[in-house]
Amino acid sequence: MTTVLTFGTFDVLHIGHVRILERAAQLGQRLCVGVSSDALNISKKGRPPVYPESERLEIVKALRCVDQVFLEESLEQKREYLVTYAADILVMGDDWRGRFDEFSDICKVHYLSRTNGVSTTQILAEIRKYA
Ligand code: C2G
Repeated sequence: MTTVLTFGTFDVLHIGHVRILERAAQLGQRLCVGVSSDALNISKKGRPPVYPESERLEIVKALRCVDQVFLEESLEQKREYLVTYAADILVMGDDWRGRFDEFSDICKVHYLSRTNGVSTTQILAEIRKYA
């Protein structure tokens, strides 16, 4: 059985998130998703996600293409997560192209193209206009 592992914040879930998860799932038989913690987002972006980690975990887990979720608490623990969750393939969006090639000694590393024209930041700006 081929296990695919991917990571992301998945805040305010949108079509770009769904598409990359569905395409990642098609590369194997099991899709496991590391959802970044609130603390990790605060340290990376200086603000917490709109949806707290407990809800983001629950939302991502509810998708038909997702088999398992876990909390990604540190960017430095990628290798550990890949081993713990027995990943055969690591999938990342191509905004991360080349950044994870170092893990190709333990799994295949695959970058998928992102969906153009949609982002959580853009959605939040749109909502603000109507608020
Ligand atoms: N994505 C996409 N198309 C978009 C927006 C996002 O395909 N229009 C993909 C990203 O490339 C990523 C996934 O959806 O693979 C999740 O995106 P984010 O929630 O923005 O994740 P990010 O903050 O990049 O977290 O350890 C890595 C981090 O956890 C990645």
